[in-house]
Amino acid sequence: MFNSLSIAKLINGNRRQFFKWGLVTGVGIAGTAVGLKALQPTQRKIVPIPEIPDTTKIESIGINPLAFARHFDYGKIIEENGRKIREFRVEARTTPVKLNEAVTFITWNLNGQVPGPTFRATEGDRIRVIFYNKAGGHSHSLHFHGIHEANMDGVRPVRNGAVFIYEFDAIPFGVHLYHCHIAPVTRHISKGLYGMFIIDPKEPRPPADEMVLIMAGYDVNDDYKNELYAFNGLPDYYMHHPIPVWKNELIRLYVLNMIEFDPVATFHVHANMFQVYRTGRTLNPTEETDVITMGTAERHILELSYPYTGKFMFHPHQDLIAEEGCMGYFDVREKTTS
Ligand SMILES: [Cu+2]
Repeated sequence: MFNSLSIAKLINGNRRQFFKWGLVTGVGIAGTAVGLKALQPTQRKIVPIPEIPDTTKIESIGINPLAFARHFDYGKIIEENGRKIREFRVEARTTPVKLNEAVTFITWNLNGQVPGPTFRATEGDRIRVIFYNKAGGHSHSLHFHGIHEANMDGVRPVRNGAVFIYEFDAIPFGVHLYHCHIAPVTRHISKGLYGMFIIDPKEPRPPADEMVLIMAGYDVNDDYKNELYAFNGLPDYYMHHPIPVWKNELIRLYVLNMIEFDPVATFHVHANMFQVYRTGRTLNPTEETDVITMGTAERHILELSYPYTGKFMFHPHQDLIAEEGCMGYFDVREKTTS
């Protein structure tokens, strides 16, 4: 990663580019390096969760999927000219990831991890994302879903070695996503440049065991079809490492379908039903089901709790997708008081 000073150097080194994009006056770049006052990030109510046996980072993919599911990046809140800004700093990188014993795949990613960090903010926050393309070759960008100005839409290429600063208000509340928008977009997304962007409503949702599940595919032989699929980066990881949850605890899933090449995937849980908050855009559920259909980039909040202990599967009901890696278990345990 890089610090404020290195960012200032980078920005100075790219001033012509920034002037060209009209950013120098727009976002007060000098302020990012000087006179910043660190404030506490947003705190949400954390509910106790079962102990997770091993959260050691898997170096090649930059995350441990068990830790990733419940990790939210609130950025750093800085105060600049009397205004609070929630700032995130990310680098595009190129990294080989071992998807299974036989397949190593070159990913394009953020901060060396697939999926990218789950950015989280509260509705109305001013967001700044400092994006540094260190991927070593291709141009990339970050296109956020949500509502923002045209010049912050992330469709213009950020060439290798360049920095771009995206700045916008976090609206509206809901479950959103970000991804690279350089053509061919299918390729840039399926290579790993995507992640979730959660905007909490100003009045927070009730406390729950919250976790992110992002479905994605890997076209490992460039035939515009996926050969492998995964929840949160690694095929079949949650089959071998079930996600521990408590019985009778409210579980809030933030589910995103980021599968390219297949037009649709469903999300299904075994032996239970869930409440649907479509796109996370409602405060009350609108539907109850056990299988929900999602086109690419669709995402929802799904809430459920398990009345029985044991291991329960979750997967898309396109069973080919499930059987090629997009499948996992919740390990529902009796709640302990420790
Ligand atoms: Cu890209």
